Amino acid sequence: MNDFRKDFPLFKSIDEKNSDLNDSLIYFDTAATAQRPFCVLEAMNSFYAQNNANPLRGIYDLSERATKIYEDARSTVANFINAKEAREIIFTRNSSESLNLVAYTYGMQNVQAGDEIVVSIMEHHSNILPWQFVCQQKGAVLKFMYVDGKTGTIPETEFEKITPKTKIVAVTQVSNVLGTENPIKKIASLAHKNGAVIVVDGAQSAPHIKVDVQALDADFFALSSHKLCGPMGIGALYGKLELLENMPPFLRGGEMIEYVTQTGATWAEVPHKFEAGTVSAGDAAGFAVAVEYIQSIGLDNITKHDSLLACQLVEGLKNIPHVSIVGNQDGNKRCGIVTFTVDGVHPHDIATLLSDENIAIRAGHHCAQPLGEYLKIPATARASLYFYNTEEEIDIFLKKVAKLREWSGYKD
Ligand code: 7TS
Repeated sequence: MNDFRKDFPLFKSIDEKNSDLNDSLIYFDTAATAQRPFCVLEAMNSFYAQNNANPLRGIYDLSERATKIYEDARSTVANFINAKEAREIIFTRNSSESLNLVAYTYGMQNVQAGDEIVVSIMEHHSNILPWQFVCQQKGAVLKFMYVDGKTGTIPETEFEKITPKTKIVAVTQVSNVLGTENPIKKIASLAHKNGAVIVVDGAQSAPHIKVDVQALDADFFALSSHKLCGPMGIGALYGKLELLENMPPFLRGGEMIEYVTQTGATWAEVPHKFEAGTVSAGDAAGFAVAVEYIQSIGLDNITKHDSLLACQLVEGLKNIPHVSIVGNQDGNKRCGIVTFTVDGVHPHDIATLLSDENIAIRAGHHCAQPLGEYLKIPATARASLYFYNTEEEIDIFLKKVAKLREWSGYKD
């Protein structure tokens, strides 16, 4: 891979106060949020500097330009995940909001007392709490598919929890802790055979692997812009058109209506039915350019690079005494996410000690507490990699990890 670091202002000496630190920063926390390249910042700036008007409502040229940028962004995202039509993409704030949208609309409309919703134990809280809410409101049952801690995968027998009682299966495509990719196509087929819909959390997959929602036969698919180099504050929900058309609105207000009287309202067509109020058009412009930037690098190249680095990292960590990798021990099966513990050093101390070396990783429960409880590992350290990371960075990282116990006072 080329040196993509140069595309990212944060890694350059722009801000004098932070320049030295940013120049040498090893950023291994892309699973929390990716960095933003120049082109994304320029796209957002250009929207506000040259095309700023409230989209979808003005009849003058500037507003029409703003509308075009916003709607073109929708087409770009649709193309990115191979949605059949652009209107199957709803802009939200992030994956969390996308998942909540489905829960509050499809879930509240279609789940009744005694029904079941099936999730996996490796879900991020954003794909558990909305379903807990629906179950609590409706008297339905939330069932968990458990994982094999050694492989980080869901054993086939767990899929038997999907039955005719199941109304919704909500599962992540890639775990933000284990890095595992779940067999979405297979789970979707089981869900459909049992008359359920499948909601796929794509927050960690869309940045790293080629997603084709039609090939997966996903009914809903959630993603966040900020995890794939776009701005924070915008994400998307894909939904099959027929499902979206039959769902009630999520939020009510401006621009999501067809007609309003004193006593009621009728709704705008999909997707605008789900986009109440002034939309985040500047963010949408940045999101679209981020997608195009990722496409220009090529997802196949990104997947390959992430795997290469993850293998180097996993193999290196295996050679350091007292270090354990959580989940699958093959770097090829981790989508660039490597989670580990060091005997006697709390993950928060790992992150703090590495921060002193100008390395950014995340430590803690990673918003997946039920998984930590199930595996009996409540906290871990996590290095998450992307195309702008390099083999040299992994080498430095491994040398520092090898020192963690010494820095913590152990004499081994
Ligand atoms: N689903 C998964 C699998 C995630 O990893 C995250 C964020 C979300 C949903 C929520 O995304 P958001 O954009 O709505 O916040 N995961 C992480 C993480 O692993 N560290 O920080 C955020």
